[in-house]
Amino acid sequence: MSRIVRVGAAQLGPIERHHSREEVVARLVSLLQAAADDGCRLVVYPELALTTFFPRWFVDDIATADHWYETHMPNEATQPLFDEAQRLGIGFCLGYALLEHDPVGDAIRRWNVQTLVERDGSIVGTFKKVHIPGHEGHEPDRPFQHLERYYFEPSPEGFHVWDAFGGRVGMMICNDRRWPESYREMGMQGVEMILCGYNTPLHYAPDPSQDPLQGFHNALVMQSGAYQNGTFVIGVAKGGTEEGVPSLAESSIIAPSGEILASATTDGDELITADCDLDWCRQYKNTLFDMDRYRRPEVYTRLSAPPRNAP
Ligand code: CDT
Repeated sequence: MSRIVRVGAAQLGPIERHHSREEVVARLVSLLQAAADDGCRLVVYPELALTTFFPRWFVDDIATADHWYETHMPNEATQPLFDEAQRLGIGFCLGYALLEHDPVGDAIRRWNVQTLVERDGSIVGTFKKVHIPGHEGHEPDRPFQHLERYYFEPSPEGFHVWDAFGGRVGMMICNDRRWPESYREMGMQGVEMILCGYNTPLHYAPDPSQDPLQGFHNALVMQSGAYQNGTFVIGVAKGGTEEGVPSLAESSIIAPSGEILASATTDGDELITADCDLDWCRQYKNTLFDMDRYRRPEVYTRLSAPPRNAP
């Protein structure tokens, strides 16, 4: 039986602070409908797809930022997206900020997450971002903040995969895509399609020499992660200049060969699509990257040990 999943990467342009959830969800629904017209079975949205990238601002009292988080999914604002997706028979992957009340000790937990929804509207799973980049405290000398480490906890769960859409699906969020361990953890579980939303500012304050390389690094990590693990990777940006901060667009759909099957040509709302034949993964997983035959875990013992840095 064929395992071809037509996938849409639904890139978003900027979301400004004053845009309501309802306005944003209307944009998501319009991309979903375009994907349905194009025959897609799955649509992937960016990281923090319901709001502006709020970690660029510092607030003294973090509770005053709680309005950027969702407390449950679906909720009143996102229900129209869930309803329309179910009506059209399309699944989707949505990135957003999640605020949870931990029953133990009454603590509040803040996460950067993606939720995957099947074509029948059932929730497959919610992934919490593992690698949280940026800084913990206000750094007033920066042109803008990157306070993800203030606003989000790192996932204690790591990289799970789910049987969905006729294959094995994993998720990662933005900075996770730069780490080989993200792909490998999922590769070790036989992943066939990795869904990744991102918000990548073009300016990197700690080392601006990396600024002109943002697009190159984005393609480099996702193409090599796909190839080395015999998996599709769907990378979806929130691009364009949001609240004065220019961000990388360049969403792409990457095959297990490492080749780019589709890529965005604008930095605004744009749908790109490709047929992802999940059986293509076997060509790589069963040959060059046959893990049972060629992998050498007995000499990889340092991989999960603390690093010994160069002098
Ligand atoms: N959102 C996110 O993870 N962005 C990071 C930029 C980090 S720069 C402090 C990324 O890896 O694209």
